[in-house]
Amino acid sequence: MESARGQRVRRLRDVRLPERFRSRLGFRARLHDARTATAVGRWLGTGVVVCFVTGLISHGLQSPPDWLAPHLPTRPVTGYQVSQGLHVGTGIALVPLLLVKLWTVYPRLFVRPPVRSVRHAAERASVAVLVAAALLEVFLGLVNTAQWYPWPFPFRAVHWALAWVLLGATLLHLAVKAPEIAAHWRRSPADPDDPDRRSLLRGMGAAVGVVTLATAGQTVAPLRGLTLLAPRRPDGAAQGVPVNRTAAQAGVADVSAAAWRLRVAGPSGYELSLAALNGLPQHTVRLPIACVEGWSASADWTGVRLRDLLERAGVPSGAFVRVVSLQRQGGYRVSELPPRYARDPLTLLALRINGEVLSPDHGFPARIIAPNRPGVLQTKWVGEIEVLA
Ligand SMILES: Nc1nc2c(c(=O)[nH]1)N[C@H]1C(S)=C(S)[C@@H](COP(=O)(O)O)O[C@H]1N2
Ligand SMILES: [Mo]
Repeated sequence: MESARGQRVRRLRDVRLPERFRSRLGFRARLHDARTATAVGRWLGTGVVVCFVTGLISHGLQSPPDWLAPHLPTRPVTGYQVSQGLHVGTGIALVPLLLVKLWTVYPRLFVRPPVRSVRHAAERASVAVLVAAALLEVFLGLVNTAQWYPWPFPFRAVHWALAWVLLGATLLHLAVKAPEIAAHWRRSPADPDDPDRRSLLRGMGAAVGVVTLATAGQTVAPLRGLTLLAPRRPDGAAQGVPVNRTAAQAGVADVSAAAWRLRVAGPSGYELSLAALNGLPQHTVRLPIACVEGWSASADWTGVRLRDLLERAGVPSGAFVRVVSLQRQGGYRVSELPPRYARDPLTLLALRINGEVLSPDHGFPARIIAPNRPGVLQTKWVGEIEVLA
């Protein structure tokens, strides 16, 4: 007697595939079954969850809503580095996972009849949304890590919106497929694992391993030698840290050290020359620059504590401050620091990197460096510190 579970599994497995997928592909047809789809889907789902959560963290740290900004933590100092490294790493690992999943399920595109009922039509439509959103999301992310913005739309807004579409479509898909997933979660006697499926899963694991190793070196120092797929490797970079926008690109290549002044606003605001700034107590901190695009590198930064500069101007300790670059144009010429960041002893207006005066590309004469902060907010070529509230 076949068990009830076995019958259920057999019923679920009986997808109405066209004949050519059943016979002509021979043994390979088994790799298009629900057990394979579930096994691949578990890995894919895990990757999507990690990517989504780290994406939320990235978004929260880079552009927090007003209610969140005062509560963002400055520790661990490597928080953003780790979470953004995971975000880009899992995003890249999703490429082979998505491809294998699509290959496993694509015969279902050809089920006959194409639409059996309203429910079936809705299910197929939701899968179409899921596939389109997943492919587009991963593709846009990849293009962003390559610093390539070929479209007129803003990358982050679209990536953010699509992430929610993807989440919704994934949850719906999981709900619809719950009985099949439950039936095929583990190997069962009615559905034994076979060597083909094991090979497929091993091959998929190997592909994930290879792409991960080939990119992780952009943030995990010991893997640098393997970094083949990352556009910006930290080794060999000027002063030990890659440069995202050069001084020439930002139009600030010819800052005169003699003429430059730092303006600090506040009840007793003031201006300082570079010489005066160098005369103030200097502190050295080891902190990473972690770019949203996935690369990161740690350095020893030396400079004046931002909180010392703010105290001297009589700025209240609960104030938000805005740092303004000499750069005239571009989205990253200003950044805001919530009070916790502005007052953190590790937050510096840095004048030196790894013992050398900042090169023009790294922000000469002065730049912000703060713990647990996206690279895009580590403003270079600082000219002014404003008080917001
Ligand atoms: N004024 C200004 N500051 C800036 C940028 C910029 O374009 N303009 N780019 C930011 C980005 S995206 C990163 S990742 C870091 C990189 O710093 P680095 O070039 O010294 O490595 O600088 C940040 N500071
Ligand atoms: Mo960046």
